[in-house]
This record gives sequence, structure tokens and C-alpha cells, in this order.
Amino acid sequence: MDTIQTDFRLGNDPKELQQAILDNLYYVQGKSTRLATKNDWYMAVAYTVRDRMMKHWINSLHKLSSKEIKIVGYLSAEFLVGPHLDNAMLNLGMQENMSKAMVNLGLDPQEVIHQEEEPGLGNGGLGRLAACFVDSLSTLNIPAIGYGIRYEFGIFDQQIRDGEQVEITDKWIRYGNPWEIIRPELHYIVKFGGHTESFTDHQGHYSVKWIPDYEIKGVAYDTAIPGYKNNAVNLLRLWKSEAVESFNFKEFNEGNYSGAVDQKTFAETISKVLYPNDELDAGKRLRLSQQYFFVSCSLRNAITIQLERGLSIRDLPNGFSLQLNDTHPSIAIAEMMRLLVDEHHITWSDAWEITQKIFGYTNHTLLPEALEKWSLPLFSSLLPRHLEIIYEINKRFLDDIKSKYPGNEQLISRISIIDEAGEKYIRMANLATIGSHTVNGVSRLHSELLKQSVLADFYALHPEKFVNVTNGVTPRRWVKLYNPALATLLTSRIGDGWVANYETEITKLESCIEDVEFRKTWKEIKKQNKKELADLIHLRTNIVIDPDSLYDVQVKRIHEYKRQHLNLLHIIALYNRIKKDPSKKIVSRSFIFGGKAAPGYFLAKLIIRLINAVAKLVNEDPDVAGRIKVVFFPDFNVKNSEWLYRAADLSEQISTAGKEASGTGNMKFSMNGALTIGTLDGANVEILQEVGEENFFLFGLDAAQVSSLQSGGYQPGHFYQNNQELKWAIDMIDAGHFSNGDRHLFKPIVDSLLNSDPYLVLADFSSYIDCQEKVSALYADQDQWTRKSILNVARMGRFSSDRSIRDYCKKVWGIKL
Ligand code: 26W
Repeated sequence: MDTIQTDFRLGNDPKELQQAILDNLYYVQGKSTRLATKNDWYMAVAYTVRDRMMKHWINSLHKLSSKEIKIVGYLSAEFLVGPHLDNAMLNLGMQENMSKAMVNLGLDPQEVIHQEEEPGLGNGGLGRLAACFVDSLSTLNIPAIGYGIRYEFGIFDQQIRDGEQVEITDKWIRYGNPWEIIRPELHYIVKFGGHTESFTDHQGHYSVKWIPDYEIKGVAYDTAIPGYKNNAVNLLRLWKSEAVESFNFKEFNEGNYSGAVDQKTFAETISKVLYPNDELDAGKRLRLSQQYFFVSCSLRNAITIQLERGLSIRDLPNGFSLQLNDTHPSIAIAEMMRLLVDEHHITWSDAWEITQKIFGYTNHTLLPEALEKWSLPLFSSLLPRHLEIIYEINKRFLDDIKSKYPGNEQLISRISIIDEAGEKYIRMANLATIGSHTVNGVSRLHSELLKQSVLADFYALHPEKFVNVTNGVTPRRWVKLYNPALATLLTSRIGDGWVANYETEITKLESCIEDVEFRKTWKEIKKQNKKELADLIHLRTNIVIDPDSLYDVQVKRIHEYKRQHLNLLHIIALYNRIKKDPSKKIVSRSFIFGGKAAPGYFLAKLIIRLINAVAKLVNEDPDVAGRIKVVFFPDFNVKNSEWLYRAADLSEQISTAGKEASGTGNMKFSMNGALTIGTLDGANVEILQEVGEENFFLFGLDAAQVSSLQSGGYQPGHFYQNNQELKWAIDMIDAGHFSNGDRHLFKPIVDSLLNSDPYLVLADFSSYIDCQEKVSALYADQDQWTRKSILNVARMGRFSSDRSIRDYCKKVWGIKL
């Protein structure tokens, strides 16, 4: 180990940190205190924290070169890591001393922390789960590399103008990013397009050469992922696309200046921007290029690491476990075969054995429109060699099945990677399933539905492949960091073991429930969090909410299956009850919505408009007199969620049963003391089982009832006709009551609900309304509410992402902890 003695980069007491910040301001930012901007101070503080990670970071690089370990490679097109500074200071145990140092320098620590731009390199659940997983991998000291794409522009920033979502380009790196280190020497050339030529090589073996149309260079950018107080640091290795030749002198000399940089411009488009679609496959060429680009760089990097540590490529499955985060990186199956067969000259069958042994595939959705399938013409024009390989994989697989189950053409056409019906497609879920040793869903219910529906044929063929790993979230960011008051109270009662060992420690909280003082403090903390959120909402939306009201919160991507419009129908019904009898006593509520809609998702954007339209009318209605307020909190992301989860009383998890694979927001709310109103969907089922049905507001049809109603000729009109409050609410929308009489604006929502209602909003309406009355009734008894809130937290142990990662080690990766 190189003996680095530069102690000013290691010291941790406030004085040393103060000096280190000034040194970084001066030597790295090149600014004096007099000239320094807010961003300069943030950068200086960030570098000071990063310096103290460096030793452990370099240790982990050394560790990656040891023979003994098995490295987890987590391949994901999205990593929604959130801001680094506050999380790094927490995990390095520097929070206290660092804020003392900042205060000594006349800085406001919170202002410096919130200066950081959020790396929005993800859309929602899948991307954030990947971030929680890399935090847990580091905290459990499991050597791992998160492989992904360094998008120049992440998920758009959301502004609400006249009630509508406006997408603003996310220029997250415009002021630089102190948390990444560029590795210019660590680059790979990635081929695209062109054709293949087969030949017999010098040993007489059949070989194929891929002559591409063009090549792109992938350069690694490394970001440290520190574990919680264990000196372990893992890597997030994100690839940026560049031109192989970034400047064409010949073109320049001929005066074709734009031509001189054409290649550069084109090449950089690959990692330019994140596709903002969540659960909707756009099937775009650039999207496939992005997927192949980062997968090819990542697999070659894994092979480089394997060979550099003196292990053979044939031993790759013992050196690495590669996890496919949904089908987005599933081209990896074909790419691994290409690398092993074409470049490392391993026989097909040996290569296939290695490939199946190394990959695990996680499915995150059952929605048909979210399952990726690439049109054959597009696929073959971009990846001609991979198409040949997929044909061969498919042929060998189907031949094997045909030999075991002769004459079952139906089965063959369903399990084939190639969808032959009509325009031909490559089914990426089939490729991922066939090429992986283990397939898992992300909640017990979802994994069951996966085996009964989308992958039923594969389950029937290889039941041993299918396991469940229920999602989890990191208690570091989602409790310790984002709810410091609650964290302090927990630690004061059960010690701080819960931060690193949430699963085993948090249950101890149950013993505090009878302590009146404790319950009082519990309530005060929630109240203070609610006050802070009220201030922020006033600042951001100019809407005043009452911290004594019940905070009813639904924050997640906007999607019909998540049923934000069902929540809205409850609000309209409640509004009508007040209008009908303004003297009516009700439990006052603040309904807080948040979430982005995919820019091309018309109905989701219209739902945002309707939420804001209802808000406008209800919030200003004198009869309501502030007893219910509706807020659309703009730009819901990791950074802004800091104030939301800890302030919620009620967590809305109201998706149509069978549609939400798991949900992770449901876990974050419950871990921060909110009670859940929800359906038997995704991980709600397991949360209910853990916290107890008396501590969970359950309503609605379950997954079996949903599919039988849908297959039994569901008549939404029937529910509309037979429920006055429902009819009234829908008629008001239809009449333009929330759109200044304009009956057209929200017609698409009304038509969808009355004609098809694909997510059974009308069918679940009355059960939901009744359940909401139970919520209000309980909230009136604050002590009962507080007791259930405490029990909800005490029984959430299982939903730490550390438990999920332990399950992956046991059930998928074969890593002994
Ligand atoms: C091809 C476009 C596309 C993009 C993203 C299709 C599908 C996705 C993701 C799979 C969507 C997603 O984020 N799914 C969510 O994953 C979470 C983590 O497992 C689950 O908790 C959510 O229930 C699931 O909706």
C-alpha cells in the first residue's frame, strides 16, 4: 500500500476540515474566500469529503484485482443516486465535524448541501432501486461495480405552468461534478451497424468477422459509492460516448468545419440524454444504441478485470455475477457470446455455459407496453452479428424444447426469442430468461404473477430458475439522512445499530410504544416535519396548508395504473360532501401530489392538469375554508423527496392490484411513520403482513378479482350509474366544472373511465371512499394513530435494501456473507 502521508487530506477534526476546505477552494477551485461563489464553496467542501474517501476508494480498486473475491456487476440503464454530499458525509461519519467546519467558515451547511445538482440518471423505481442496492452492497462490504450510462442530460426538471407540466432540460453537470473521476485510459471501441463475414481461421475453425459501419469510443467515469461507516467504497462506473476521432483534420483543411466535428457530434449523442419513458417501450434506435453501448463497454471491462487479476476467462462465472436490471441491458447475453466465441475463440457450447452461469435477470414490470421488443429490421441494421447469435441461441433452445415437447407449435412460438407474428420482433424478456441462470420478480406477489403470466411457459420449463427477491430501500438515506429528528429519537431509545442492521434492530422500537413521553416526542417530530413541508410548499407553490391537517401524500411517476385519478375522485367527493353541508365536521386534509409524466404520455399529463385544476377550485372555495387543500408539488425527485416522506401521515399506494411490481415509496413512507392506504398489490401485501392488518388501511379488489373482472367483461358504466358520489364527481369533470366550463379539456379522462377504465378506478371507488372514512376516523384519535405509526416503523425491518442484497447473495449470486 502506497504510504500517503498528506494528513491535511485525512484530518477529520473541525479545524483540519476547515483548513482542508480552504485549501481545496484555493488549490482546486482556484478562488479566494473573497471571490468564492456558493458553488465554489460547495465544490471545495465536496472535494474535502472526497479526499477522505480516496484511501478506501483506492483500497477497493486494489481489492478488485485480488483473485479470491467474486465481484457483483450490476448492469442498469438507470442509477438514481440522488445528491452525493450529504450521503457521503453520513456514511463517512463526517456530518458533525464537517458542519462545524462550515459554520466556522461562515457557511450555512444546509445551503452548501442543497447547492448540489441531483444526478437525475433515472426515471423512477428501477433507477432508485439500483442506487439503494449499490449503497447496500458497499455497506455489506460486497465488492461490486454498478455499470451504467453517464447521461449528459438526466431526467427533465419539471415546472408547473398554468397547471401543466413543462419539461426543462436537466443540465446537471454544467457546474462540473466533483464526485466523478474520468478514466481516459479506460476506454473501449464499440461497433455499430455494418455486416458480418464468416471465414475459417488458421486452426480451421468457423469464425465470423463483424465489419461495422461506424465505431464509438466509450470512456469510463468512476464515482465512489461509500459504505456506512465501514471504510468500504465500491465503484459506479458510467460510460460516456465519444468519437474515436474527435476532430477530422482532412475535413477541416478542406474548409468543411462542421464536417470536421460531425463524428464527434454524432458519437456524443449516444450518452447524451436519458429516455424519460417509464413503463413504455419507445423502441427507438438511439435507445438500443445506448443499451448496446454501455453493455459492450461493461462486459469488456469485466473481462479486463478478470484477466488482470490472473484468472481465466473460462472461470468468469466464479469471478463475477452479472445482474440484469430489467431487459434494458439484456443484449448482454448476446454480447457475452460474441466476445467469448468471436474474440476469445471459445466453443459455442462452452461459451453458452459460461453465459448462463454468469447472468441473473430481474423483471420489474408486467405491463405489456413496457416489455421491450425490437423490430428485426432495426435490430439487424444496428447489430447484425448479434442477430446471428440470437438466431443461433434461439435455434438451439427451441430444438431442445422440440425434442422434449414434440409438436407443441404454440409453445414454440410463445417462447421463441423471435416474435414471428406480423412484423418480426426480438423479445428481450425471452432472451434474458433463456440466457440467465436465475430470474426474479421484485415482490412475492409480482414473482408469482410473473410465473403465472408473462414468463409462465419458461417457469413450466425451468421452475428452478425462478425466485423472488422483494425490494428494499436504504435506511441510510431514507431515514437517517432525510429524517434526522426521528433518527435521533430512534438512536436515543434503541441505539444506532439500526442504521447498519435495520432488519434486526428496528424491531426493538416496539418496546417503546407504551411510553407516553416517547409517543409525545414521536408526534412532535412528525408535526415539526409537517411544518417544514408546509413552509416549502408555500415557497414553491404559494399554497398554504395547515400542519395540523392530515397530510395525505401520493408521490410517484404519473401513470394510470398508479391511479392518481382515483385519489382525485375521492377529493372531489369529499369536496361535494362539504359543499352539500358546509357545516359538516370533517378531519381537515392536505392532499399532496408529486411526480413526473413521460413527455409523450398524454393522459398522464392531463391528469396533472386536472389535479391542478381541482386544486385551484377547492383551495379557493370559501365553503371549504381551507379544510381540504390540494397541492401538486413540482419536480418530484430524490432531492425534493427529503421533505415529503418524513412529513406524511398517510401514504397512498392505490395501484390496481397486479400492476405495481413492488413499489419502494410505500416502504419509505412506512419507515418514516406514515400509515398506508393501499391495495393488495406489489410489496403492499408484504408490508401489510409485517405491520399487521389493523395497522394498514386495505381496500379494493385483489389481483385475482381484478383479472376475473377484466376477463369477465367489466362494465365501468355500471359502477358509474350505481354510485351517486362517483357519478357526481365524474359529471363535474365532464361538465367542465374544473375547466371554466370547457367540456373538452378533460374529456379524454372521462371517456377513458366511462368506456374502458383499464385500471378499474370505478370498480374500486366505493371501497376506497369507505376506507378513507376509516382513515379520518382514526386520525381523530391521535394517540391511537401515533401508536400505529410507531408499530409501522418497528415492523419495517424486512424492507431494508440490505436484506434484499443478502437475498440476492443467497438466491442468485452464490456469494457467502
Ligand atoms: C422501456 C421503457 C421502460 C423504462 C423503465 C420500461 C420499464 C421501466 C421500468 C421497469 C419501470 C420501473 O421503474 N418499474 C418499477 O420498478 C420498481 C423497482 O423494482 C418497482 O418497485 C415498481 O413497482 C416498478 O413499477
